[in-house]
Amino acid sequence: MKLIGMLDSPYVRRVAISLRRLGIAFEHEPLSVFSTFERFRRINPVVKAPTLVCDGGESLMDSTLIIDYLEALAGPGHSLMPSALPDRLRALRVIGLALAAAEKTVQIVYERNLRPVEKQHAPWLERVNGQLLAAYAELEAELVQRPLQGGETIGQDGITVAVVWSFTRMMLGDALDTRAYPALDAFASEAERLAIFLETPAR
Ligand SMILES: N[C@@H](CCC(=O)N[C@@H](CS)C(=O)NCC(=O)O)C(=O)O
Repeated sequence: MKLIGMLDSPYVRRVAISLRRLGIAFEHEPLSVFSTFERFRRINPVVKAPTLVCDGGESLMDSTLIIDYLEALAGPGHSLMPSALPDRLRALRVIGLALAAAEKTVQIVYERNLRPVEKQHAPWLERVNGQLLAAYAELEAELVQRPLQGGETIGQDGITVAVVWSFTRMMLGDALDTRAYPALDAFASEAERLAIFLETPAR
């Protein structure tokens, strides 16, 4: 199977790290949805990263749906999600918050980089920035209340939180005051030192 997309996308990176964590072999083709749009389009006419081209030739989109397929492929006993209901509920909440933070970061980046300056809409940017900070405040509170599983047995919640935090820091830099989110920052720094993260650098 082949994973298409660049690792500077948090969605592509969470799939690549999940593949490694699940021990599933894959090829990686780091195509950009912007600079290699035409090549990407020939593989997936919708041009969404990540795209997973399965061994039978079918292509899948959306990181969460791709990970769902990979978990089924890995088989029973290999899930990166907890099975006990309260733990699963918590993992789903944490992942949802992290994916919202990823989406808000992407919206800010697209607004800044793809729109001419005179067409950028300050109230929209302000709204999205507020949503981003709200997602991180909620995540910080979650981690303070109960730490996430890290280390070699890191789950999907930990993978997604660490990848998204690193992505926002990489893309928005100083706009994010990391001192306001010490638990998140410490968790992500530790995760970034794991082999599966080091083998899957965002750039
Ligand atoms: N919900 C999707 C979001 C994927 C996404 O928006 N990827 C971006 C790259 S970071 C993309 O494909 N952008 C090109 C576009 O939407 O046209 C997922 O989880 O995979």
